[in-house]
This record gives sequence, C-alpha cells and structure tokens, in this order.
Amino acid sequence: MRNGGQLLVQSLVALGARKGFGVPGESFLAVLDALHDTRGRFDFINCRNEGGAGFMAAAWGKLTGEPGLCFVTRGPGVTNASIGIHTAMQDSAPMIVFVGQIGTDMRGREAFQEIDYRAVFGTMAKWAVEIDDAGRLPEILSRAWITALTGRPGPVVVALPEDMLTSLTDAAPLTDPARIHEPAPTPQAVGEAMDLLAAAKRPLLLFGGVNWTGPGRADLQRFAEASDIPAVAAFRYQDRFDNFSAAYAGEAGVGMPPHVKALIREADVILAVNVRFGEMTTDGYTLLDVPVPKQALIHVHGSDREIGKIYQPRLGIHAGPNGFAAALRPVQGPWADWRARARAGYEASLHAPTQPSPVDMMAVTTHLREVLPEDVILTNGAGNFSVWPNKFFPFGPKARLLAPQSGAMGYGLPAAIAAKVAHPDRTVVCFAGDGDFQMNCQELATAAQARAQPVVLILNNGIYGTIRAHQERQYPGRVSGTDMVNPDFAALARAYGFHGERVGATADFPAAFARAMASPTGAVLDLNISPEALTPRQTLSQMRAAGLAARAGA
Ligand SMILES: Cc1ncc(C[n+]2csc(CCOP(=O)(O)OP(=O)(O)O)c2C)c(N)n1
Ligand SMILES: [Mg+2]
Repeated sequence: MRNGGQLLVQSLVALGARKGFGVPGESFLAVLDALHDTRGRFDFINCRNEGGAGFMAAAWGKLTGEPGLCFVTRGPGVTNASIGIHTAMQDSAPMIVFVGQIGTDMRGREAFQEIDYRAVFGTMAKWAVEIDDAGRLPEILSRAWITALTGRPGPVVVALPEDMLTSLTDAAPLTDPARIHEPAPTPQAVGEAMDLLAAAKRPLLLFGGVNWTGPGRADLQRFAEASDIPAVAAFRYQDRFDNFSAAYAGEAGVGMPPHVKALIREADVILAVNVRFGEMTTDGYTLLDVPVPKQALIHVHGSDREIGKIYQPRLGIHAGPNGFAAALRPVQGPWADWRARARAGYEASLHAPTQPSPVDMMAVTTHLREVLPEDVILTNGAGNFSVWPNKFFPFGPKARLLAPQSGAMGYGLPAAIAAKVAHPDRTVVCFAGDGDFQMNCQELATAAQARAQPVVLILNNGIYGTIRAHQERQYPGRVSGTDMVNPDFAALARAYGFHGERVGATADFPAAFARAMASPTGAVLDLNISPEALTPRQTLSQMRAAGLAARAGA
C-alpha cells in the first residue's frame, strides 16, 4: 500500500521526471515527503515565489519538450503561479502544475485558501482536473502527461486534495511513459501542398511551436534551402531554424521589421507549419485577412483546435511538424530573387546605428555575437530591451531562445535558472529590463541554492520603457507612472551570492562580461542605458516630438 503522494512521485519518476519547481505548502506535505526519497533522481527546486516557479516550469517545457513540473499550494500559491500557466498556454509549452488542495470534506464552503481551480484555470490552462481518489491517480496522471505533450502542447492543472494525498491505495504506479507518434500527413496531402507551392509566384514558409525534433528542423531547413523559399519564424520561435541559413528571413514578432511585413503581405502562398496565429505574428491580424486570407494558406498543425481557428486555410493538414517536414520534397520555381531579397532584408535588419547611451547595446550585442558559444541559451521577459536578443542576435542551429509569447515581464530570470538546471554546462544569458528584472529578482536566491546561476544583463534605463514609449506617442510630454527609483543592482546581486558589477560605459563591457562568464557563482551586470536609447532606431525625444506633431496635426 502507498499513499497518494508516494504514488504520484513514483509515477512521475517512471514517466521520466527529473526536476520540479515550486514553493512548499502544508496542503501537499505527503508529496514533499515522497520527494525526500527521490533526491538525486527527481529533485524539488524550491523557489521564492510561485510566480518564479511557474515561469521555471513553463520555460523547462519550452526548452526540453518534456512537461515542466510545478508544485504549489492552493489559493495563494496557485494564483501566484498563474502567470506561468498563462505563459505556457500562449507558448504552447508542455507543463503540469500540481496544486495541493483543501480536503474533499470541506469543498464548496470557501474553506481556508479554497479556490475553484476549474473555474479559474478552466480557460487559462489546456486542462484542469482534480484527483479525488488515490486509486485513480495513475489514470489521471497519465492523461495529464499525455494531454500536456500532444496536439498543441500546453499546461495542465492537477488539483490534489490533502486527504487524497494521505489516503492509502494498492493501485500500481505507472511504470513507463506512453510512446506516442505525432500524426503523419498522407502522401496526398503532401502532394497537394507541393502542387500549391509549385504554382506560387512568391511562396513563404512560416514555422513555430515547441515540438520540433533535430531531424524535423533539419528536414525543414533542407526543403526551404533546396526550394529557394524564404522562411520566417512565428513570434519568438526564431531559434527553431538556423538563422545563418540563406533561407532564413527573420521573425514575425512584436515590432515586426518592415521587410517581414512585406514578405507576408506579398506572399501568394504561405506554408505555415506548427504555427499558432497570434496577434504578434500577424501584426494585429492585419497581414492576413480574417477569415479568408488573400494568400493561399497551407496550415499544418497537429491540433484540431488550431486549423481554422482564425483563418480558413486553402489547405489544412493535420500533421505534426516533424513528420510533415520529413515528407516534403524540394519544389522548383523562379524564386531565387525573392528568396535573396528576403535574406538581404534580414541581414540589413541586424544592424542599428550607434546608440545614444553610455552603454551602446548595438556594440554589446555585436560583442556577444562574437564571444558566446554556439550552444548558448538566451532568455528574456518583456520590455523594449528585449529587441536586442530577439532582433539583433542570429541563432545558429544549437542556440536557444526562451522568451514568452505572452509578453510576460519577469520571465527571463526564472527561465534562465530553469535552463541552467537543465543544462549546468551550457552558457545561459538572461537579458532583463530594470522593471522586468524586479518582477522576480528574489529568484536569485533560488538560483544560488540550486547552484544554477546564469549571467544576467540588466538594461537599466530607470523607466518602464515600453509603456513610456506608448505614453510619448499617445500622450506626449505627460509622463505618468513610468519612472522607477531602482536599488543598486550590483550590490543586490552580491547579497544573493552572485558576482555583481555596474557597467558604466560601452568600453568597459567586454572585460566585465569576461569576468561574468568566468564567475563560478553567476553574475549580474547592471548596464548604464540612457532612456533616450529606447528603440534601436528612434530616440525618446524623437518619439515625443512625433507625438506632439501628430497632436498638433490632429
Ligand atoms: C507582468 C507584466 N506586467 C506589466 C506588463 C506591461 N509592460 C510591458 S513592457 C513594460 C515595461 C518594461 O520595463 P523594463 O523591464 O524596464 O524594460 P524597458 O522597456 O525599459 O526596456 C510593462 C510595464 C507586462 N507585459 N507584463
Ligand atoms: Mg527599463
């Protein structure tokens, strides 16, 4: 006989779980107790806020393709973790959040910390479920694991009532994960897609999503290169294609470069593989007409909930990305110039003028391109600073980007910690804004305790820059609620056991970064960024002047 907590942990180990992130609660003591016996095989990384833990689990899912595991307590815990659930959903990242729940005998009374998890997470997560009977735990856990991973991957919330966790059962734990093949396209479907492409004047490939394999990515790249079809990444999925390939043409994301907008607008056939059509990828749903785009859309996705969600495709194919990519054969057409123009647009977009700032991020990014190893993992949350890792850093085939499609501030540091937990030997660099960093800076303690310490670059401009930019455009000259008085970030980092330094000028960056990379305890570099340098190509004053001019003209 085992209790529910033991059954859960033994089953998770059998499924392949290696790490879980969370904050303890008295509601799931039986789970914590069972984790006492799995240390070294399956470790609980205890965090300082469930918001950080939720982001770590979401990032783990995006990085590894395994469900990111998060363990939190009922009302106060899981509401903190909800930002990670929302982010995993928008990112299509596999994740399971285990919530220690009130006892079944108290349900519905608004008991201490009670939360109606189905009402709260029913629309935020891919699935929300409670396990009332320890005997059914293996069944429901197996379904949660498979639900998180298949179709369009996403987060599952599993509530664990306290009395279920302590009750005894003779149910057998799971012994292995299910082996599940992604849906494969029929030869006819692939043939129709290739016929549509062959007849195209300006074909475009759009790719995205989590569940790519190495061979799947290589197949897609070979197809694009051999066919002279330019490839564009959906928002924040540019690391799923070798950016040095002649076929790679840029990212359809926030602040979309003009050449990418033009490519999507001018394409007559778009092959969208594993893409969720979000607002950022479509420039606010303007680049493709809703519901029937002018471009002939071939939408390939493994989930029946994505094809036709917004756009009626000319051809929809229910297939996973890797099987589909493997089935593609090169298509010949007169597209060399179109492809070359797309590539030239991307290469030109990688350069920005000298920045009006003591630390010039164009110079910093250029330096990082030279010194970072090819398997580097970059992370970021939300803010104008994210333009540097997202738009000015080309990702080779081994580099990774962990950045939230949800635009959640505070994701970068927890994601970097999760990446360092997953890959202790790889270089992990977190880009953070001063606002973004302070959303989860307490997780520096988690990193120090877990010995998973990344290098953090804080682009410190003293403002919530993104919102200030919107303000100057819409309410020029009326600054409200967007300036920040910040702590001494280098001292804060040292208090948490990190190497910490203020970098005052561009010329000081290379040596400071070398010290950061050499530090065995991770590092935080506080970069002196002028608020003037708010975007790579437009200053804050220019934004205000444009806002005032627009107002005068209105
Ligand atoms: C959790 C969360 N809260 C608020 C926002 C709205 N928001 C987007 S960017 C931003 C400012 C980011 O400031 P900072 O990190 O300093 O970066 P900067 O824009 O100055 O480079 C805010 C408040 C958000 N995206 N996420
Ligand atoms: Mg800022």
